[in-house]
Formats: sequence, C-alpha cells, structure tokens
Amino acid sequence: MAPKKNDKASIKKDIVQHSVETLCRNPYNLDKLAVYQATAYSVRDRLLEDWNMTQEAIHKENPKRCYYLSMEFLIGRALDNALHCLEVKDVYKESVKDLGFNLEDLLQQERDAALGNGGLGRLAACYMDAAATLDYPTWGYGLRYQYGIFKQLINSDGYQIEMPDYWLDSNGNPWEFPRNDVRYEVQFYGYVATKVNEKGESRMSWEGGDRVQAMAYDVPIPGFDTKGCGNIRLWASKSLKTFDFASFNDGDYDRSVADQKNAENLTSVLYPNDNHLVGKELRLKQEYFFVSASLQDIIHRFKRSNCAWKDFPDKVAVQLNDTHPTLAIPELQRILVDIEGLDWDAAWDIVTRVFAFTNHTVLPEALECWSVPMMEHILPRHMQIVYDINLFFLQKVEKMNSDRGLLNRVSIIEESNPQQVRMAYLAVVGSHTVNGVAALHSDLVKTELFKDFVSYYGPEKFINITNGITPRRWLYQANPDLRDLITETLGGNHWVTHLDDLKGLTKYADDADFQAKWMNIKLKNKVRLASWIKANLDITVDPRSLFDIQVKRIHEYKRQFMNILGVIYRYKNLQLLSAEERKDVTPRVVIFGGKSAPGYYVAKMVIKLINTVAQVVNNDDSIDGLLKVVYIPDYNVSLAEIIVPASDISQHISTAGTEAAGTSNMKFVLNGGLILGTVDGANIEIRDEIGEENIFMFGTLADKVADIRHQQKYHGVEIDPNLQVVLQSIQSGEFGGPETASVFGPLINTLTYGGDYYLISADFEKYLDAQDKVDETYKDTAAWAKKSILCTAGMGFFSSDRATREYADKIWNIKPVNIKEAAV
Ligand code: 475
Repeated sequence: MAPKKNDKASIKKDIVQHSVETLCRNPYNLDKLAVYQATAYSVRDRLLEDWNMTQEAIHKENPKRCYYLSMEFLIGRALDNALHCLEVKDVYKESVKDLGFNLEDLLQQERDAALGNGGLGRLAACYMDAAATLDYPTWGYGLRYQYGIFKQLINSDGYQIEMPDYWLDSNGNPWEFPRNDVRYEVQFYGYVATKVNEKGESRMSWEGGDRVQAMAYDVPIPGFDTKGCGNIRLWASKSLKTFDFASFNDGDYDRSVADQKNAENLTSVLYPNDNHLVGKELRLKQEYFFVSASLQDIIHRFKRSNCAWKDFPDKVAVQLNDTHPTLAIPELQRILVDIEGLDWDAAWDIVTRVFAFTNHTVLPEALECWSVPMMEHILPRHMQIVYDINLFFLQKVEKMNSDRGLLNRVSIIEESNPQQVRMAYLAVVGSHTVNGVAALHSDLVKTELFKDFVSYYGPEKFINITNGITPRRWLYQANPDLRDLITETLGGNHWVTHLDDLKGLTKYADDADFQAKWMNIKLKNKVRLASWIKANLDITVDPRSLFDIQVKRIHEYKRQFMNILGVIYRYKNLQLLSAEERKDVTPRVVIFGGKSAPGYYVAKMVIKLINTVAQVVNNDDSIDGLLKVVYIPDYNVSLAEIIVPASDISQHISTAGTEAAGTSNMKFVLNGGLILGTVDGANIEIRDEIGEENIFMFGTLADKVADIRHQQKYHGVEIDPNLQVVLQSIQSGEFGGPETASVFGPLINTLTYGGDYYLISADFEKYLDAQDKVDETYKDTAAWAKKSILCTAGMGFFSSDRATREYADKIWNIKPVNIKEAAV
C-alpha cells in the first residue's frame, strides 16, 4: 500500500472519503462531530503506518520487551496529540478550513478516554507517551471499560452528582483497533483436582467453573519526533456463549441473552476510587480477568520466538502498576507449574525475575487486601499457590530470624477474621524490584511500609524512581504560546525530547523584555480560562487577579478543606478592611476542581462547602471583586489542559508524608506556575531543582506528624484561634443559613472529635503566613516573572522521558529499538 501523503489535497480527499465510506454520511451535509470523526479516521490511517512499522521492527529484532500492567490509563483526547506527533497540525488546520471547519472546534468534539481515576492512571499514560517517543519495546496492558470515570455535575445546592460516562457512544471510537482474532478464555470459580500429565507427573489442575472471553482492542500511542508508535492493548470481556437457543425457544428472551450480558458486565465499569480499596467480588474478577488475558498474550508472543522457558526473564519484563495486577504473580506460577510442568523452584525463579512492582501510596485505607474465602471461591487454585508462596517465604525468613512477631508481620496472609491476602506483600515477595514514586515516598516505603522486608531482603531491592510527566501534552500541546516562545528562545524544538534544555531559559530570567513576553503569555492563558469560566459557569473573573488553583481528586489527605477554610478567613478579613486598605490587596480567584469517590461522605461535604462559600463570596458586592471562588465541575485531562497553563499559584498541600509524589505539581511548574505546597512528595524534589526561593513551602515535616497525632490523641486538639473564628462563622450560618450550617457539622467534627488526623489546625497558621507571602510577592511583577521563568527552567528532571529511562535501565533492562533500521 502506498504511504499516505500529507499534502492538503490528499488530506481533504481522505477526510471526505471517510465521511462517506466509514461514516456513511452525505458529504454536503456534515456537522462538526462527523468532520471530527472523519478527520480522526484519516489521522488514524497515518498512525497505523507507523504502528505497523514499529511492531514489525520489534518483531524482527525480538529484543527483551517490557509490559506495563495497569488497571487504569487516563489518556484524554487523542487527535490533537496525534497531529502534533505526526507533525501535520498546520496542514490539517488548512485542510479542514477549506472544508469549512475550524480545527480547534473539531478537537473539542472528542470525548476523553477517561479510563482512570487520577494520578496513577495519568502517570501510566505519560509513561506510554515517553516509551513510544524513546522507541522502547514497551506495551501497556489495561481494561477497556465501557464506562470510564463518572461525569461530575454540581447541582444547584452545591452537591456532586454522578452521571455515567458512556464514552464509547454510538459514534464509535476511531482511536482503537478491535482485534477480533486476539481472544483468550478466562476461568473463574470451579475446583482443584489432581491430574497426571504427559510425563507421568502428578499435577494440580483447575477444573470446572465459568469461562468468559477476553478480546483485544489496540490503542496506538504516537511517539514524538520518531516514526515509532507504541501500543496499549485493552481487554473487553465477551461471552463465550453468544446465545442460549434453548431459552430462546422456550420464549425466555431475557435468559437467552443473560449470559452474554453477565460476561460483558465484567469490564463495563471502572471502579471510581482513588487511593482507596473496595473489596468487591466484581473488582477481584476484573483484576484476574486482566492479568489472565495479558499473561496469555505475553506468553503466546514469547512462544512464537522459540525460546526456552528459562529465557523468559531475558525476554520479558512486567511492571505492576500498584498491586491491582498482582494476581499475575500466582497466575504465572500456576501456568508454569500446573500447565507447563516446571518444578516449583524453577518456576518461582522465573516469576521473581520477571515482575517488578511500583507502590503509589502509603495510606492504609488504600492497601489492597482480599478476603481468603472470597479468593478461594473465585480463584481456588491461586489461593493454594498464594499459601505455598507464603509458606516457602516464611520458612526462609524463619531460618534467618525466628521471631514470631516478625513472621506474623511479614506473612502474606493476615490472621484476621476472615483471613486476608495482603496484596502489597505478595507483590514484594514476587518481584525483583520495588519502587516508590518520589524520594520521600520511597524512604517511607523502606522505613515504614515494608520495613521488615527491607531487613530480610536488604535495601537494594527497594528503589526510588521519581514520577515524570510528558512535556508533549503538558507544554507543547497545552500551552502553544509558551511552546513557541521557548522554541524561539532556545533555537529549536530539541527541548521537547530533551527537557533539560529548559535550563537555557535561566539566562533570560532577569531580562525585562523576555519577562514581559513571558507574563503576557500567562495573561493570555488566564484570559482563555476566564472565558471558559464565563461561558460555562457564568462567573466573571478578572484575569489580572492572582489565579490560585487546586485541582485534583477530593480527599481528606489532600486538604481541600484547609484551602476553603483559608478562603473563608480571607473573606472575613476583606470585610474588615477600609477602602484605603483594600487598595493594597492582591485580588484573587480561587479555583477548585476534582471528583470525590461517590461513597466518600466527607469529601462530598467539602465540595458542598466550597460551593456554598462560592455562592456567598461571589455575590457579595461589598468586597469589590477582590475575591472570587470557582468550582470547575468534571475536572478531567482536557480541562487540565486549559487550567494548568493559567495558574499563578497552585496548591499541593497534603499532610506531610501522605501524597506519594503528585504529578500535577510538575505540570503547573513546567508551565511557569508557582507552587504553594507542603514538604511532601515530589514538592521536595521540585524545590531542590528550581531553588527554594521559587516555591512557597510551609507546614509540619513528615517525621513530626506521628508525634502530633499522638499528642492530640491524649491531650485533644487545640484549635488554632484563626481557625476557630472561621469555624464559628460556618456554624453560625454565614454560609447558606442555619440549616445548611448543620449539614457541615460532621465535616467540622473531623477537626475536633477523635483528633485532627490530617493536621489542618496544626498547619493553619503557617498556611496563612505562606498565603500572605504569596500576596506580597505577586505585587512585584518583575520578581514574580523571574520566579516563574526559573520554575520552567528547572523542570527538566521531571520529564517522563527521564523517568521511563530510569525504569528501562534500573528495572526492565531493555534498550530502544532502532525502528528505521530494523524495518528495512
Ligand atoms: C498518588 N490510585 C500520587 C500518583 O504515582 C502519585 C487507584 C485505584 C485504587 C486505589 N488507588 C488508586 C492511587 O493510589 C493513586 O492514584 N495514587 C497516586 O499515584 C502517581 O503521584 O501521589 O496519590
């Protein structure tokens, strides 16, 4: 087939052809959605060429490959990204213009692929972008949920309402290739029997139960400045029995399709919890379905290369994105022992050289545990294998140290009622390397979470790889004016794949001319966000105000509550100021965004409080527009692309030791936004890279948190006096009247009864001081501009290219494939 041509005439022809032949539309009657789709299909054709060439190159070279197993991929929109990667955005803009359309409008027609909750899922997407850009032979594996993360509405009372996200609506999805021929069976339930194999050996065999089918859908991931194109393979569940004819004949139409529906339900919805475990049977089935299909596919590919099993770890690396895919460990052991006939030790040696595990959280409520009876029921053979893995592990530990307490502490099985399988421990025991996602977090992983495992295995098994973000989406694409200024200043595009080049901006930090250009771009991005807010929420905000943004999942540990309490404090202060005093006040727009898990009561109350405060503040003319509060509903990747470039300050204010890394902090700073943050997660490394004078940091240090909690437990919480005033104003009904005030009772109680676990009161004064500093600093535009430039200049380290290379070198032991050479 002749390669696609990228001149305007060919592109226009392709778009029209797809309108007619793929979408079955009359070419003289096309709407934006249809043209978006036809455009997407034409871009997909071009991607497909690169995809095929890349897979062909990898196949020929047959190098060691890495598989990134993640239950979540928060990809966002694909069209704009693909146009940039293929370097055809300008010609496409011209082409659709000729057809009577505006490309930017068409881009808005695409629905986000929102197959993730938050940080963990978006990180996976950034790593796939980097792996494709760097030509690594890496594939992602995930689930093709029919419903991604729910859509969030805010009702007129200020509460979160959830609506289903049926992203694969009737319009079809141009960004996936259904692989009708790539299907595997996945088994559940049943029982374990003993069987004699061909070699006359007695082996366990998993018999009976239910079976469903996994079918593959491939999502191409374009690389930047390469012909390489990566892949994420997503599994959808299908029924093996399409139709029950007996029931149909009996006139029982519902039953005749029930089986099919049941099987398809398995991958129908993403669990909407971030940093929180659910423990539901359907979730366990999703996890097993996912690892079973992925391993069958990986093994199928391995077997085609005619290697022996002992070579498996030299050909395959598997990264477990948190514990969610940890069943892959007992599953591979089962395949090797029960089906392939290896002996236990040889199999276990292979298993432990293949897997590596990334931990993303130390919060106890997020650590996965599965009840033994449930696992026994759904996965009877795996349960036996987990027991055996645990037994052999504990025997080894006992040889070194027979302390019973220690054996209890490191046991994969928790002796509770019912017993639980501690998935994180299983992941540690079955992996060769365990990594945390920022320096402080990896330290806590070693000294707290897996302390006993460190003393058994030694420290080398536990490493840090600080998270990174892709500069393609998060600067090049989301902030075109800043991209162009940087490219012009640095003399070319090289920085997009070598982010350390941004250091070259340092020498312009004091240049008044450059500062003016820089701040002008920031203003333009703020105008863009302000127009979005006006158009969608009908709130007027002044782009010359300081834009103060906190967008992320709503969680007590992230302390949006502290932010809104600070807003109330600011509001009450404004009310007290004279007209003269107000002249000196820095006007602020405080912007919130983020979803709460549907069942997370306290987080939902925080959303309600923010919206109630916004109602009052935004309608109070007496404060001269010096404060506005905005809640942006349905925060997602596409909104982030508008929000992130528009921040002056963003808040990353988790209680020290709770936010593993954070990645939005990196996105904001990359776009010249300053941070107001705690000494937590990656904030610390950002400070080290950009300089402490360019970040506003405050709050209790991680190693002091436990002491304060202990103190509070025995002596009660001493509420900060300023906070006391704020709480009283809520309780008195200043926001929403006396009836609403009682609604906030339980929220306020989280600070008083039982101790202020997230240290809002303990940190409140330092928080307000840091806010004052922000206001003061913002008054000096030149000083602010300098800080902003130095922020961007210092962010090279936080590229997902650096992070992915670290994984490749330190964990996966893989090398890039030479796509052009290998393809010929
Ligand atoms: C951390 N999600 C961030 C980010 O490393 C960090 C999903 C399903 C079930 C339970 N939990 C999850 C997470 O745990 C998660 O998103 N963790 C986040 O990972 C990437 O930057 O600090 O909170």
